[in-house]
Amino acid sequence: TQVLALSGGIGGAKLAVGLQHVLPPGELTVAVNTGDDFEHLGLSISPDIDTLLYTLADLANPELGWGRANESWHFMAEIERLGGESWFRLGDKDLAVHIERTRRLNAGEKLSGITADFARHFGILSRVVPMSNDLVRTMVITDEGTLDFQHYFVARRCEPVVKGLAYAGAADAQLVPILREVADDPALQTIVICPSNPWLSIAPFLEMPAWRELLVEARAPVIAVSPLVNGQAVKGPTSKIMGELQLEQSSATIARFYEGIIDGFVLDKSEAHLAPEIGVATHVTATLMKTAADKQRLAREVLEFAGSFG
Ligand code: FO1
Ligand code: CA
Repeated sequence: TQVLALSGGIGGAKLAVGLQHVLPPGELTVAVNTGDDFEHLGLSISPDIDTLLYTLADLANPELGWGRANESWHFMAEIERLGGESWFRLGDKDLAVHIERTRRLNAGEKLSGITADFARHFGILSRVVPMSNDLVRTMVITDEGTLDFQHYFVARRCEPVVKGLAYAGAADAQLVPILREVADDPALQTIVICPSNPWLSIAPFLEMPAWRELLVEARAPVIAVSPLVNGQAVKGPTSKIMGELQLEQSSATIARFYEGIIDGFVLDKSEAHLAPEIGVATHVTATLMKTAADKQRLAREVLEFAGSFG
């Protein structure tokens, strides 16, 4: 069988690593949000791709959720000494990935090919694929003006009030060909929308007509896992943003956001009472993923739930 997962960074990577563990080697493809990508210090930065690579290779920094474990920061310290921009922190190991990726992009290679090679060099047996090789940029429209994602998220620590979001380039962005192949593979069992922030991490996919069509027309069931527990985001600014966009903070809002796309919805037991108002089949379980066992159990339950669509 084959499983296709759509993921943003940290939250999505947790379920992806669970899926990778419970599936036989080579059966997982993770399509990764690139709306958070930007250029900084002359480098091409793809935070969610790197979070997936490091997490699936078991090299991720467990405290931060981004960057590498056992990292050193000599490069950053010298940038600071030189009066350079140090608000976005690149560790020494992480820096090597950025230099090599930037060199290859500048030589005309595609992000998907570079990412596949990095995955291989990290010993990852799953496929890690950017949602597109074309530039898509998530822009956050705030009370302080329009900010690109990393300036909103890291430099301004999500403090500005969000008034809207825009996904520059999404309307014209194309699918990476391998994703079309995975979607058309008769062995595809399910498409999983990981518990990432719908507005920040999944909307960039859905704003691409090619992705929307792929999801709507897929023969395999599309299952979304809610990122909320008890109406609150486990990590990150989802709750704050939902409030600022005047959205009711519950998984029912998340399910409504995915209406027309999903066939099934997984929500946390703390929100079991919402199941009747979700417009598609639901599976209620513990969605909080702290341990490796949590991630694997949730992954197994998602696959079993997908199996029930026959
Ligand atoms: N997040 C931060 O909050 N501060 C940082 O300095 C930072 C650096 C960084 C470097 C490389 C990378 O791949 C990710 C990094 N992140 C940092 C995380 C990242 O920007 C966000 O968590 C994601 O974009 C959200 O999914
Ligand atoms: Ca469908």
